[in-house]
Amino acid sequence: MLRLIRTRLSASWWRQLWAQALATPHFRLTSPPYYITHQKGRYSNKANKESTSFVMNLFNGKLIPDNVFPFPAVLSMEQMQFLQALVDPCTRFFKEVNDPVENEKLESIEKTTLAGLKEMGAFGLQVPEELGGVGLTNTQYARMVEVVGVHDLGVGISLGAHQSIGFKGILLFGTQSQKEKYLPKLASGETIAAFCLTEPSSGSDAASIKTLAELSECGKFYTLNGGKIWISGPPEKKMGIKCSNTAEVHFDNVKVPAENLLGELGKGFLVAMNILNNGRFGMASALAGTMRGVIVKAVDHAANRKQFGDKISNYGAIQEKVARMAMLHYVTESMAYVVSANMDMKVPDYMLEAAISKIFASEAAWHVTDECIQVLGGMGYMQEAGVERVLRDLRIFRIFEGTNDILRLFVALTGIEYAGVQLKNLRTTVMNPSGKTETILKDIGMRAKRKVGIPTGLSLEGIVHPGLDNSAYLVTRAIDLFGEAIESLLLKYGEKVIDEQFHLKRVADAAIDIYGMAVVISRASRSLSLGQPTAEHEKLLCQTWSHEAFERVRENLRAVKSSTWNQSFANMKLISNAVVRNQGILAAHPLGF
Ligand code: MYA
Repeated sequence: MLRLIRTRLSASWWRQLWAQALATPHFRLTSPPYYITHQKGRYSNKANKESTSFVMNLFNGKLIPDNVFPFPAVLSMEQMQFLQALVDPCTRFFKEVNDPVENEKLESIEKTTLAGLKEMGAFGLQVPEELGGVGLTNTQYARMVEVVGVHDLGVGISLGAHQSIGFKGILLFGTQSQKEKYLPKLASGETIAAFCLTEPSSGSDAASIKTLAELSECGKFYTLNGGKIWISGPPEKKMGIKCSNTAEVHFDNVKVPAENLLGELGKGFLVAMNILNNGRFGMASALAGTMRGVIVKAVDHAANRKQFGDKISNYGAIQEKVARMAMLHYVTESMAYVVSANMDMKVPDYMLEAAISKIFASEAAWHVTDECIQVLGGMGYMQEAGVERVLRDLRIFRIFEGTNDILRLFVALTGIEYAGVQLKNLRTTVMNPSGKTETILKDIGMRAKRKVGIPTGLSLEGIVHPGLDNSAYLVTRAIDLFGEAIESLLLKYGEKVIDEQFHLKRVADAAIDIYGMAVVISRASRSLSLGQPTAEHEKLLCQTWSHEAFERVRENLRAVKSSTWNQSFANMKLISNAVVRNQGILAAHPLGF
């Protein structure tokens, strides 16, 4: 009977799916307000390209474990030893020489510190050695910026803006002569690089920039005109990261030699996007460092502060905070090192993972630091404790390098678009099977199972340590639920899904949680398999996190379908419109005036 129902359901569902697929030729997501001006989709012109990205494939309900399982180990013994030899003195330097309070007071990096950083090579960590840099891999770089993140985010941003994005374009897209001309001085810190993307009227909508480079008639130079904001120079007054300068830059008929062009003419947007993709992992590792430092302060206080006759670390209210801090740190650190390893492995497609690591790390670090202040109570609110500065420094991380809101839309829409194209490819294969009958039937069978809510057989058996079987089951179950939800969204909205930002946010949150589960399962599994001393503790972190994350995934995906939630979303639109129209709160004051 069940089989019959399933067959009937899947047949009608399948017909509906194809009808929709035919009606939306490329599932191209093009309508205001998000994708306003562009004609081509991320994948519509790369229709036959199958991604190996873990996150991208989630949108098809597929489990492609290769980039996450086993937990990637990309450093050779020699590279590991080299790294260790750098980490120790760098840590000492930040403890003994750098003074974050002084840097903040000065609103610049104190001179001795700056000189020391240059001497250590901190301005050219990824520049090849033959061009005067330290020549670190992405994983090694991640470990170094983690040290900076523990101690001083202001310094971190000064170094990061310079090399994570500032001269990254030259590293990634520069010709040999461009590299030879610019990188040595950049690596020594003699010259400082800036990444000038944002303009007064172009923030999240990066493709709408107006700055123009016009080639001269002789073809020897470009003339640059336009205005950029939030760039290194005379400083703006900011909430945090004060020792990192931020200012405006104006290009007024600036002549730039034609040979300075990075990448292909007319493809600057892609160069900029790739620089951002390539820089984001640094934030996750720096913020893992920040959390590590903040957690030390929180537990030091919790273990020593006595109230009501006991140490506060013995109370459940504090234990839940500390445990959640440790889990958030564990997930962030795992994401940071999976993404950096993927980049070192030359995985071609890691942009969604990089965006997720940035979103997750910036929110986790904010939460952990806020909770640290809560654990410290009134003392945490005082400058002397050194945590309020960290909280102020952290606030910008949810805004810059792509706001978390825009990155959530980016993750959701890029994934949905990919799923749409893959679905269309499947349709083409169904029409012209050419010997692929088995694959087609398998794919159709999985989709039909998902539709009626039964597990499709995704499994991490043999890949994950048996001690984590339950977590492994939860992540595969979450992928099934996710794949089904995306298909339902496509069926319901087609290309109009682009306008459903309440849904897209929840889709992104579910993707973030599933990726978080996967990276910690992979890491804890490795620890258990190797019998590492902290393996049992990691198992607890992983199991507890996976359980909570799975519940959130379920709730977020339920919200996408639920009529009650949809009513709430509609209400929120009305509330927001009314408040905006009224230029403030509309509800009458309880006292009447
Ligand atoms: S820097 C400024 C940060 N600004 C942003 O991040 C801007 C955010 N906006 C965007 O990313 C785009 O506008 C989005 C929309 C994506 C939202 N990778 O039609 P489209 C391709 C690869 O979708 P739009 C700062 O804050 C796409 O495939 N490709 O475009 C400094 C398509 O290609 P094709 C991408 O709707 C902070 C084409 O582009 C990507 O306009 C300082 C058009 O796509 C992508 N991501 O896009 C921080 N996106 O035509 C310091 C799009 O071939 C760092 N495409 O199909 C500190 C570091 C840490 C500390 C270190 C301590 C030492």
